[in-house]
Amino acid sequence: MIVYGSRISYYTGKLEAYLRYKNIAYTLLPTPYGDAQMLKEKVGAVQMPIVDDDGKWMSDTTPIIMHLEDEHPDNPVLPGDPVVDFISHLIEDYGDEWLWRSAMYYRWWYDYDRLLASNVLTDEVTGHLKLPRWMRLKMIVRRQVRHYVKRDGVTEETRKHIEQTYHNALAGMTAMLENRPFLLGNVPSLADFGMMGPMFRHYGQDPTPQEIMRNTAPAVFEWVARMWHGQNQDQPKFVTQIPSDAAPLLKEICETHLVQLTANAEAFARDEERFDMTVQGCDYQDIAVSRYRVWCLEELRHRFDLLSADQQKTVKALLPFGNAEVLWDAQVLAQSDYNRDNHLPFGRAMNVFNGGLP
Ligand SMILES: N[C@@H](CCC(=O)N[C@@H](CS)C(=O)NCC(=O)O)C(=O)O
Repeated sequence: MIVYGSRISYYTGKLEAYLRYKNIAYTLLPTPYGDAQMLKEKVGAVQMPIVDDDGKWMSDTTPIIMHLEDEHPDNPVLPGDPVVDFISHLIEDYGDEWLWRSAMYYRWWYDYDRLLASNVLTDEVTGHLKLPRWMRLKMIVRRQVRHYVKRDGVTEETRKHIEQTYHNALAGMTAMLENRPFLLGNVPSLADFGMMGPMFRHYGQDPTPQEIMRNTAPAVFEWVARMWHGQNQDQPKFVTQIPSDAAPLLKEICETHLVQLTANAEAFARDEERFDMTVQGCDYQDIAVSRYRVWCLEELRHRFDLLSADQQKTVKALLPFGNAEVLWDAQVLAQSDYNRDNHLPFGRAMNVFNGGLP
């Protein structure tokens, strides 16, 4: 299997950690941006990672993982209890979609982080451009700062809160990892792989957030390495109910990610392109509406609908926060029309942000 991506990419790191744990052999190659048209034809969107599994092309890490779980049933990453599985999907979605902003912020805001990432990306993905290296480096910095920082609601006013959300994620994970090697058992679950996106190739590698992780959350720093080691267990054991130590992380998810999913879906339903939201008292303005994230909400609702009445009651008791209602109350319209025929991870995918960029 060939994985096209980058050595410093969020979702590529998530997928690589999964493949290593599942003992699925792969070769990592840089995304061929010079062949963007070919990639668009194969998978619909130029993003990282893209997988070529012997001529079967795939994209979007969540459906890729679900597909590979069917093909490689050993060492499953879904714990098995329907409520625990649902919470795994929720934590994965938070890792995938909420922590993205703060991961991008740390990388492109701070000098050392920006210098490191821009040099790596310049060499990895701009080689096809016939321009001097210094110019390609400048282009990368301008593109990333403009689209992933300035146009994603990062300002002097919001950046304190953006940093706080990273600290809250570290604290929430630490509370769980004090009691188990992985979030929901003695082996990694989908929740761990979802958190690996931000925690590994961004927070765990970029100098500024890595120092914070080392100094304030060594259990998470250790978990990142344990995840990367990808060892299988003779006696894998997942929790059979969500432990109380998950409460701080679940509260944080409801107060942040679900607020954003709600505001995004409302704006999408109004056919708007940008929206404002208030998260934990912090006002964010002029954020790009994401159709992809409307689909994320639909998926979570769909998974909630599949639970029995008792299981739904248990989930509601685990999420006793107002914002959680968006998971089961259809008052907020979530209709992306994405993946209606269930073609993912094959066929046409869609960038998280319009046109591939916010
Ligand atoms: N939903 C996708 C998201 C993939 C994604 O957005 N990847 C980012 C970087 S890690 C990307 O390729 N962005 C487009 C770009 O920066 O050109 C997944 O789960 O794989």
